[in-house]
Amino acid sequence: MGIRFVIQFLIAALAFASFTSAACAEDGYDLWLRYNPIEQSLRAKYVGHARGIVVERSSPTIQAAVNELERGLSAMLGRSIGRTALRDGAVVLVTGRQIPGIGNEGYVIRSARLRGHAVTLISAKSDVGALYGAFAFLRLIQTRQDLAHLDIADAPKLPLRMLNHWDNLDRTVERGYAGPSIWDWASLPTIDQRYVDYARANASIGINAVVLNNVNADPKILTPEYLTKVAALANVFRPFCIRVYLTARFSSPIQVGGLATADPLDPTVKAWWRAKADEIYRLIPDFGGFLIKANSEGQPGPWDYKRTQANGANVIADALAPHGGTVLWRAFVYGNSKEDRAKQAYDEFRSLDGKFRSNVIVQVKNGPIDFQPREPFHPLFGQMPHTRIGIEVQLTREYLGQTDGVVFLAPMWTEALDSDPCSPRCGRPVKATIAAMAGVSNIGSNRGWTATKFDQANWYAFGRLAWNPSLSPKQIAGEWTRMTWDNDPRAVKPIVTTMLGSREAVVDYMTPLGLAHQFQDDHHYGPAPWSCGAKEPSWNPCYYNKADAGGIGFDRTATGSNAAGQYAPQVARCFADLNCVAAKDLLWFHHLPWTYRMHDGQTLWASLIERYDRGVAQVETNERNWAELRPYIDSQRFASVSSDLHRQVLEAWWWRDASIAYWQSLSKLPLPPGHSPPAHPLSWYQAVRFDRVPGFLAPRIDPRTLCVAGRGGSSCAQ
Ligand code: GCW
Repeated sequence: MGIRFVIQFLIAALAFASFTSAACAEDGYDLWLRYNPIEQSLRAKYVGHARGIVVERSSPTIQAAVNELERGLSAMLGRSIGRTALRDGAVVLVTGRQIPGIGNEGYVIRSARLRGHAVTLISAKSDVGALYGAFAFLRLIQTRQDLAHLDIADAPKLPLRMLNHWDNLDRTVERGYAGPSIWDWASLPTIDQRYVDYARANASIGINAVVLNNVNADPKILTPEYLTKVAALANVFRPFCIRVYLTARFSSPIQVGGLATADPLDPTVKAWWRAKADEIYRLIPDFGGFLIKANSEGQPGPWDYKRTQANGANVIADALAPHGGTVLWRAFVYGNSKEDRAKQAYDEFRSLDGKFRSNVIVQVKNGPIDFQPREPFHPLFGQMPHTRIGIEVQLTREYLGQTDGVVFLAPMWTEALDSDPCSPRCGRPVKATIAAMAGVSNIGSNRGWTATKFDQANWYAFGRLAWNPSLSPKQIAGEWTRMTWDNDPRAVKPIVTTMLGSREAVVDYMTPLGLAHQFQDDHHYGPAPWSCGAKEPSWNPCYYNKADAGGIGFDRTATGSNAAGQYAPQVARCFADLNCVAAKDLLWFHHLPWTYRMHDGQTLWASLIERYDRGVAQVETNERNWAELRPYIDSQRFASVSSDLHRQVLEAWWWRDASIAYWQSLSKLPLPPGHSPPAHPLSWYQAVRFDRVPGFLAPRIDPRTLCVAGRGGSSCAQ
């Protein structure tokens, strides 16, 4: 036995050991990059197309692609696959090619003959195209596609695909449910392997930008101490072509710079931002720019100096422009007028169209209020034709159960992306009008990255949709399931079905028929439709439901706030017309009597109750279906999802029962036949309080409150 053979054997054994131990661990750390071994029966077929990796030249990005191919192919094929000379079955990475239609970041994967050898060619113009192509090639194998006759060309549809972390410098995460922030500011600039794996995961789905810190920004992030740490992260992300962005507090010239003002038209302020930008680019030559929340929820902004939002954005944009940086300026403003909150962002921004610098993107949430389980699309989409607009969605489930069950958000995001603002004409959906897609991250330092195992799917789906907003939720769920769980159709089909129905189930059991924002307190966990005591009116559920003995819903037609009138005429007409508006948006736009007749002849009351019960029934079905999957899923992840789903069932009952108990106290109508009464009297739900959220399993309930044994499984106060 030659020494070469022994070494090869040892390498293969090591590769095998590393993937078998990963398969046992199954704590979710590997995300969709598990690269679990291919079934023996299929392995030979794939080995023939992955005998080694050929590259023409190297660079840090090409090296990242090669590393990933080596890691993925070796683990999946159960043998060590490394660099090789050109041969049959090689995977060949070539860059610097002018290939029409794939832009700078796209790639082509083709089965080809190269100097007499049958190979798979991954070609691109740029190194990052080759990196994306390498991940796509691995995905083909991970999802068991045929590699014999490949001819794929793909490129991102949106240039900017960014995660927004709402991470504070003390490692708390605003609306974060996945443990402390992954950025360990105390130990940075020391690099943790987790940062590299984070970058790999993002690159694998095409994310090319990350904002590290919270939009409620701590000005300290712009001090030299922190910038050195930021630079260390930027160095890790650079080979993966991920640019680092920061949020900046608008008043930083005062707090960090010691100036007397942050007035955007003041020359000293302009000079300060320029000097700060220059300083940052000396440390981070590919720094992306700033994301800014101004004059919103107590944050400082240009209005403090009687300047416009455009004045505020432009002073910072001018400082970044010489370096190629971008300002993401959020349109999430409200609370500065008495108008319907749904109207306020449009009122402030629409008239500023064309007033922003070309390196400003106005970042608009998917809906006009705030990441509710369902909202109509934001009226600014399509209506600022001379401004670059980005869409902001939320991966972290602030308003969708936070840490419970399964809630796959792609259907919610495609609903917004596919909406047609009919401005300036119909036929151009939101996805065709935007320059960027930003997602509020759901990542933390939990071993499995996100709050639940299924929340990883929302990270994955976000990247895939930012890459191509026309991908269907079904395709995305299918890919993710195959890579994350199993390729066996007996597992894939039920998992995908559960995922696809999961968001609608939440809408049904929390806020059906266009209701919104029915949450307890500022923590946004659990139902409180009766709640009316917050000082900012639009933080109150009662503001949104407007429910009383006569009916329910927010009149946003011309007889009410006329928020419908902010949309283009065709859209506005439909929203305002009871014969045209979809049932899903009904109570968003209309206040109606409980006895109003829906199109199907049912009363509004009966229709509401039916939807609450449909939502509960769906999550009960999801729990049962998951139980059948035990043979296909490793025990650790199986148990964790089982418990998440069980908690979702309890929470769905809680939402359903609390909501119905309250509505019934107003409508005084009997429940339609076949629908059971709430488990407890209304007073019980109103007495539920939390010291910690999410915390359904241990609510605090006033002991004097009446208690009836809970069918939803919730226990009464001791
Ligand atoms: O929905 C609200 C959240 C705030 C958040 C804000 C925003 C970062 O409750 O926690 O602040 O949106 O988007 O700025």
